[in-house]
Amino acid sequence: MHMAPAETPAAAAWGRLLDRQVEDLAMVQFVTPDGALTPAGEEYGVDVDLAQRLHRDMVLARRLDTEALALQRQGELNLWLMSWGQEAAQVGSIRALRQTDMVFPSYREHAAALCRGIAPAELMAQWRGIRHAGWDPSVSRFHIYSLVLGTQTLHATGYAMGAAMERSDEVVAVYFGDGSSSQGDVNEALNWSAAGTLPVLFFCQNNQWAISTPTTTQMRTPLHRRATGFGLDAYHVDGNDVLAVHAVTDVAARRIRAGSGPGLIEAQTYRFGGHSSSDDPQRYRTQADFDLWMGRDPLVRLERLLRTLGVEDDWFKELQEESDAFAVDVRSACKALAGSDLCDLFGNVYAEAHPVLAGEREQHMAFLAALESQGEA
Ligand SMILES: Cc1ncc(C[n+]2csc(CCOP(=O)(O)OP(=O)(O)O)c2C)c(N)n1
Repeated sequence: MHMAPAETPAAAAWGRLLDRQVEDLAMVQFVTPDGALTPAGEEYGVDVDLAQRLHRDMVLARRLDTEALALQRQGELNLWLMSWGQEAAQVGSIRALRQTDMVFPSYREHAAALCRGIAPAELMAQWRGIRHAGWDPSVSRFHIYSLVLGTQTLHATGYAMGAAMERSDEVVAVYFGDGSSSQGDVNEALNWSAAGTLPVLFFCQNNQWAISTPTTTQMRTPLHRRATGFGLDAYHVDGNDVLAVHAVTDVAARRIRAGSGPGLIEAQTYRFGGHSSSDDPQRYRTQADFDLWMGRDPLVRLERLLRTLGVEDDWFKELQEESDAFAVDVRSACKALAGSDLCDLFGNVYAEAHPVLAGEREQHMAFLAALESQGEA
């Protein structure tokens, strides 16, 4: 039986919900796509101030995504992986953690990154191809993106071993996708973190697709059920319902902080865009599938709820204006990102100079010089 630490009335209400959920791991939902509260949402209650802050985070994250894709189409970015549709899963989860909790993202957690204070320019530098990564993880407590699927789950597990040795009450959160859950690394991380009672929160955004492979082809047993087999506390949440994601993450993090070992949250969501700016999802997804999920848009549903709860039109208009100004900043910040010298890359690998890399750098310089002299000839 799950026991939520009864620190607040909300946590106590959640403990009751969780006990019920554990019976069948049914998906937790507080707000329906129409913006109505479910019985679980009624019981938990809505903190309107929190809901407004989460909505603002999601609106700005979506705007960044829209602008970045446009910038990619205009040749200002080489590649972009959209988080369009996954804003609730990311915002709801990261906002339930402490700013000091270390986070290991995958590669499309832009909404979560923004919440950690990472600037759009820092986020876009990598995709503009001028830096290996754009930010300092020790400042944001948000690690750099990992493009090798699932490897970050082992990084998080190793990091958590250190946190456990220091007896801190830090939660180490790691994001990964449904497709990545087929990787050996992820399964090793689940097992090892459970075996060591490590403070890891695994957050799977099940966006239904691993590029063109649907989740239904990828696995026979839903991930949250697999996680219980490894010995983790498992949670299943509507990933397009930011309030439910926030509440579930809050409880999972409290339990981990209290020393109960790792937990896994499977958030059901959908990637509205292509896998990346190089992908055309119409080649493998039906319009009906897209339309079904469009009807579950996380921003639309929260806006409906907020309006029902009495949030005025003016508030939404101001948010729209803020979002427009933000978009202008995003575009100019991207264009101001100056290209770097490719030769610098060789110095970004080891803390101290390495003879092999120094040799490769020399070769590269010679190659550039040869190109230049050909151009002059
Ligand atoms: C180890 C490894 N294998 C294969 C790939 C190629 N690849 C990149 S993204 C991707 C699909 C990932 O799907 P999922 O984990 O569900 O995450 P999503 O992109 O949907 O967020 C694949 C196969 C890779 N980057 N790393």
